[in-house]
Amino acid sequence: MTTEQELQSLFNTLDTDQDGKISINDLFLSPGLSVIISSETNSTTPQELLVNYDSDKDGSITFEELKEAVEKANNLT
Ligand SMILES: [Ca+2]
Ligand SMILES: [Ca+2]
Repeated sequence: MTTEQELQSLFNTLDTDQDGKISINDLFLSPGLSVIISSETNSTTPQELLVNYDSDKDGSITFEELKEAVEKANNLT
C-alpha cells in the first residue's frame, strides 16, 4: 500500500522534466522507478502503464491518473 504522499514524491521523481505529467520519455529516463510504478500498478512495461492508465489518452500520466492506477491495482489484490 502506498500513501498519497509517497505517491506524490514518486510522481515528482518520475516527472524528470517537471511538467506535471509522466510521459513515456520520463518513464524511460527513470527505469528503476518505472519498475516500482509497474509493480504498484500490475503493469509490466512503461508502455503498458501508459496504455492501461492514461484514461484521457493524451499520451501522458497525470498524478490523478497515477493515483487511480495504484488504487485500482490495490483493489485487485
Ligand atoms: Ca514530464
Ligand atoms: Ca493522461
